[in-house]
Amino acid sequence: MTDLILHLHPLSSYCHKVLIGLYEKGIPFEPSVVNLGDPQARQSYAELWPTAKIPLLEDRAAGRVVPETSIMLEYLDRLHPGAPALFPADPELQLQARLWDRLFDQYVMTPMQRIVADRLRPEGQRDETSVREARQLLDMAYGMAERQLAAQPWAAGPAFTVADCAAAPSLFYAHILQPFGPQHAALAAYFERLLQRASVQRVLQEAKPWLQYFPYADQVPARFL
Ligand SMILES: N[C@@H](CCC(=O)N[C@@H](CS)C(=O)NCC(=O)O)C(=O)O
Repeated sequence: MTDLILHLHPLSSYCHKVLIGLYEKGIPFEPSVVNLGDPQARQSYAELWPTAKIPLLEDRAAGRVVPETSIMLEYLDRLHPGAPALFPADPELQLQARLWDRLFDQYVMTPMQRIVADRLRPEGQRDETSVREARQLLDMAYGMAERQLAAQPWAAGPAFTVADCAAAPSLFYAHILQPFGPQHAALAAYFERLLQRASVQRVLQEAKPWLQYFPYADQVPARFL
C-alpha cells in the first residue's frame, strides 16, 4: 500500500499533468477515480477540498491533501528529490519553469477547456464570442511557445520540468481543437518530442478507452485512438 492517493479522472488534462510528473519520477501512488457527474460523489469529494476540482493529491502519511496541480508537482518533487527535478535547483531555470507552467495552464489549458465546455452546453446556450476569444488566445499562445521552443528542447530550457508536464496535456487537447499551422514548426516538433516521453505515452495509453467520451472525439487523430 502506498501513502499517496491521486483523485482523478482518466480523461482530464489537469490529471494528466500530475500523472506525467508521477511517472517521470517513478513515484508509487494509488489512483482513485472521481465521478463529478454524480451529485453525491461530488459533495463528498468537495469535503476533501472545496473547489472539488480534479486532480487532488492525498498524502495519508502526512494526513493532508495537496490541491492545485503545480503545487502537487512541487510537493512531489520535494517528497522525492531524486531526478528528474521538475523544479530545477538553478533559480533562473526554476523561474522559467514556473513561468511556462503558468503560461501553459492559463493560455492553453484554460481556453482549451472553455471551447470544450461550450460544446457540452445545449444548442442555444452556446457562446460563439467566448469560443472565438478562446481560439484567439490559443493562437497567441502557440505563437509565444513557437518563439520559446525555437531555441531549446524543453519549455523552460535544457531539461524536462513542471512546464512540460503542463504543456503535454494542454497541447494534446488544444491541437485537436485547433491544429498547429505551418508557422508553428518548432512547437509541432516539441509536441512530437513530448509524445516520445515514456510518461506521456503511458498517460495517453491509459486515456485511450476514454477518448470516445471527449466532446471532440470525432476530431482526434487516428494515431491516438
Ligand atoms: N487550477 C486547477 C485546475 C483543475 C481543473 O480545472 N480541473 C478540471 C478537470 S481538467 C475540473 O476539475 N473540472 C471539473 C469542474 O470544474 O467541475 C489545478 O491546477 O489543479
